[in-house]
Amino acid sequence: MESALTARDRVGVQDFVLLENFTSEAAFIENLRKRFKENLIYTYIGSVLVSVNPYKELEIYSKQHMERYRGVSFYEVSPHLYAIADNSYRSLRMERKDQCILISGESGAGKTEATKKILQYYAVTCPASEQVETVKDRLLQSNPVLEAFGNAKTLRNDNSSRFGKYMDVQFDYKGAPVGGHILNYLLEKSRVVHQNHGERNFHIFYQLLEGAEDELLRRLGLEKNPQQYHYLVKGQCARVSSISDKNDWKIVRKALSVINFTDNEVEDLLSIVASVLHLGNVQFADDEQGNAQVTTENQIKYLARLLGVGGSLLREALTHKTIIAKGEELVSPLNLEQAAYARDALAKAVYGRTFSWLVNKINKSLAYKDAECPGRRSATVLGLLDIYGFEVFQHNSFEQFCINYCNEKLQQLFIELTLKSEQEEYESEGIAWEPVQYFNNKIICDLVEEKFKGIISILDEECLRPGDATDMTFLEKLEETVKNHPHFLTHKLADQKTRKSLDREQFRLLHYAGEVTYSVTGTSYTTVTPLPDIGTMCNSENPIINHCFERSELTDKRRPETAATQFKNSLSKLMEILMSKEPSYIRCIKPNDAKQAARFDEVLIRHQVKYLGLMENLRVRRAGFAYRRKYEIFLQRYKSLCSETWPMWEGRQHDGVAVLVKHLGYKPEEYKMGRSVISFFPNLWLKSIEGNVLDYMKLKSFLQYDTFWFL
Ligand code: AOV
Ligand code: MG
Repeated sequence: MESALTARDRVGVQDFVLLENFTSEAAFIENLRKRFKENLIYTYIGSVLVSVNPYKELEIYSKQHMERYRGVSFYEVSPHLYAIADNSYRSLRMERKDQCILISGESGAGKTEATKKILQYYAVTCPASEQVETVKDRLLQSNPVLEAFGNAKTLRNDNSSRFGKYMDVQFDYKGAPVGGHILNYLLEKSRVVHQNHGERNFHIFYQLLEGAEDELLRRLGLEKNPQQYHYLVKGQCARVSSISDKNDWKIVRKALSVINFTDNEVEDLLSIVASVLHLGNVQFADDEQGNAQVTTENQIKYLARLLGVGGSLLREALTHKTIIAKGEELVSPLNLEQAAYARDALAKAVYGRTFSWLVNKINKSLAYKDAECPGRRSATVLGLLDIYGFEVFQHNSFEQFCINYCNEKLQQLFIELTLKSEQEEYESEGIAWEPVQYFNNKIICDLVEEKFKGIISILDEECLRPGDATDMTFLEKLEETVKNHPHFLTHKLADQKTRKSLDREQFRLLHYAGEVTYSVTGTSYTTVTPLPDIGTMCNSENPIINHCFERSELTDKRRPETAATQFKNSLSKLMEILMSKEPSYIRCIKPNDAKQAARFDEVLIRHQVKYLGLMENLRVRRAGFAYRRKYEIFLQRYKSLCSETWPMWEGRQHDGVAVLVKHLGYKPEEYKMGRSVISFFPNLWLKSIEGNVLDYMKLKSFLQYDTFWFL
């Protein structure tokens, strides 16, 4: 049998807290590398799970594996997503406190996979009944549908989430999943009309063309070949080796029926998907006056049928704009460029609104109906957050700005709840404490979202300013207002050396996770997209479109909110939701940029370890007295281990605890006594006391052979 020591040499430690040289980044990375080589992709930092994407299927997600983690104490089994999932579930049941699992990491690091695996874990291990089975099915099946419409191949990830998702799973008092609710965040709509080289549009387009039976395609007026569609050719990579569109189509079709779609609804939905492709093929030419005319009559014919609107109305809507001035409607023709812009805006609006409709529809099918007492909040909730990860491309636009800002907020939450609050607690307890320094990214969040002088507020001002606002005036305003900010740079502000890498229409943010240069042109920050012709759309006979475009918008005179502000507000609500729950963390790491198995790119990984703040996290944990108990609770629980405190300690609680720990053989440097709590480290030792209080000797040996789990 392999000895404990060699096992540890080979596979490293499964909690970084046990690293001898815990301040060394090299030791940290080495431990990750050892484990990654052995396909041990999960490692703890205390109760935080670090996960490295294996880029290959591992045999660790079977039903047997799930059973192994069910109801078992955190430290008795090897680190796993399931341990985190089970731990949250147990807290939810025992303390009846809402939970959330926050999964972060850059694009392609494995967040979405982790979310799905956690959901599967609950589906398999939670109590069931016939009704609950339906809910479980729907929870699981909502994923392929949302991924088809909201995920796409990017250069970073073949199945990249292009929207943010927060999903609540509701549990009843028996611990059975009885409902769910999804909040979605800013879909990257620009992808509908444009893709960078090597990227694709949303999966659903390719699935439909590849998988649908001929009869359906005929009804939708579509040809199988994606090359026929302008909206699908820009990235020049319709086929991806890791994706089977045909197979995925079958999965999506089945999933749609599980989440309660009737055949008619499926047809209406696919008509919209098809209509977006037809819209992309609408072409214009200018007449003698320079006004745009539609030249592709065939497309209009299909569009009129699929969207259920009159052909001439649609033609008019694509080539004219309507302004209401002084109560009167003024209709004026568009030139070529404006018409193309209006067409794309309509395609984006149709797709984006349909996506929101889809989320709503799924929510209806997941809604928890408490038959016994309607209206009463009897369920506890476990939230799963799976957002788009931090991303940097050659060309970064408004969407990347929002995505990366969202990641800043999430990092901020992590800092607030782990690094900051933990240290503040030691301080308030009066425990001697060497503060751990960390980079607090609040400064970047402020740069983006501060009132009056943050980037979003400057953007709003420019967007809503009547007159001559352009992308460049926005950039100038930015330069003026935030020029001295250490995390902001433009061509004008940069020194000679950096200037070379910055164009005039760019600004650069030094994000917590690295530098990103954003371009203000192209996708245009400042133009408030003119609403496509709502009048035409709200007369649509397609019930989904009809629902998505409401007549009331036409008469709503309120100042519109910009996309950036909407996003900021929805994020701030999300933070409130998360703060109100007890969080668990999964920190995902991407091992290489080639999406390849068994490749451990050290430079890339070190960078992530750094910006995720994992070393600081470890230091707080390690110096950290992650195990803390109030004196009376500690004494009550462990008094039986010492004859002096058993059966009753008569004196001060503090003194009783002192006697007890001394008797247990703890050295003074292994614990600290505060005003009202005792704290221990390494935290693992005591955690295991929780699991196995009577077998004290085993605990002692446990400390010496921390590798005993995998022996
Ligand atoms: P992301 O959600 O973090 O990126 P995904 O969860 O989509 O990343 O993972 C990217 C790809 O890595 C998946 O499609 C799988 O091929 C592979 N992968 C990830 N985790 C595992 C795992 N545990 N086992 C096997 N393969 C895995 V993004 O949504 O782009 O931010 O926006
Ligand atoms: Mg994802």
